[in-house]
Amino acid sequence: MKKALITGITGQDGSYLAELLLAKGYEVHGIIRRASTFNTSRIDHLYRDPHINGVKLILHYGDLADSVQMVKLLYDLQPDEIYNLGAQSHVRVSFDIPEYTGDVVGLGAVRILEAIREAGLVKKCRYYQASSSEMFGKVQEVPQVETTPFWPRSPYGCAKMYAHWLTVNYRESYHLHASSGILFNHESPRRGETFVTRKITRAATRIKLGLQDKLYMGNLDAQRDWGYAKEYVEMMWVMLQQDQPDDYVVATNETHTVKEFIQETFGLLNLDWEKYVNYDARYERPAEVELLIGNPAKAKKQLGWEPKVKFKELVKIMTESDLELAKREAQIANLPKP
Ligand code: NDP
Ligand code: GDR
Repeated sequence: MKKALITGITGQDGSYLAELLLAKGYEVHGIIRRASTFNTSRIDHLYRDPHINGVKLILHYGDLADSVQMVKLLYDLQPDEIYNLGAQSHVRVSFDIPEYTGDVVGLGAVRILEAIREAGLVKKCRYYQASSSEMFGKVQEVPQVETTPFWPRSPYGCAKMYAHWLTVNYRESYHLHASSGILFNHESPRRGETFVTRKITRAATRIKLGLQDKLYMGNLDAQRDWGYAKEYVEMMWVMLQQDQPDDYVVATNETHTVKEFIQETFGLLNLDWEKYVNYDARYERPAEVELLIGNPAKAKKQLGWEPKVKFKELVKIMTESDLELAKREAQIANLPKP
């Protein structure tokens, strides 16, 4: 039985990847952070009582800022595959906490890569780095491909670029099977509620049910290549099954503005978006990434990548899911007071 370790298992991608690997028969280990509130809601449905034999999902406390724990874990577990998905992943927030973002997103990757060496796993273990289209940043070439020069526009993008090149460096220096997926934005009903897509579907469905009046937004002109997270995590696994490690762009090759996402969502709910959406400068970034559109030809050719869920279908999946959530919220709000 193969053993995988996932950092960021409680996040959107980590939860879908854990599901996928469990379905493939893996023993899945995940690093979770201690928090004063529960942070495992995305993986609770996968969790089984550890007292029962044959449990395949095992969680460990840890943090990408803690290298000693990382080395200890790798010694103990001897994983076949490591997926480094853990991150302070919010671009806007990275301007507020640049040092922390650099520590976790940039140095966090070094800590794992060094732990792989320290635990003597260079030959046995394969490594996946969650690289990002944010590394392309300022528009220089469209659509963006693996060879498009990077020009990150945020502390998050800079930290991801550092982790990306380290992954390449460990591949070249130590022959580690290390691959980077340069994934463009991917969304789902499990997307964090402060990312733009989920913020929109959550607000529009709440407005529909009278739970909210307004939606405050930043730059509506930014363009993004949005795909479906559940499909994207499959590519992470496929990359680690290749004979040779490499870097791949994973994208849909379609781009849409934030405004189009709003129009599509409110349209599905028969609402006039202009009545509800207001501008708030707080949501602007000091430097913006104006246009992302990825050409995934290499992943298509070598990994068999074919995105099935495109823009309209994605908006529908997220809106329907959030409408159900809003209905439950409305029911609770309407319960008679004791
Ligand atoms: P999320 O923000 O949903 O999840 C991030 C995960 O990282 C959470 O499990 C979080 O734990 C964990 N984490 C945060 N800080 C630390 C830390 N200090 N130590 C250990 N774990 C930590 O991100 P996504 O699932 O959307 O993205 C997964 C990865 O892919 C990230 O690295 C992201 O930067 C990258 N990426 C994402 C894209 C996207 O469109 N979604 C596109 C390209 C790259 P907790 O739950 O406790 O907060
Ligand atoms: P992004 O995603 O920065 O691309 O990073 P996000 O959804 O936060 O923003 C997308 C675009 O929408 C604009 N925008 C707003 N964004 C947010 N969050 N809130 C708003 O109110 C708002 N109004 C307009 C933004 O300016 C931006 O242009 C995501 C993250 O998942 C990263 O971790 C990942 O690496 C990249 O995608 C690829």
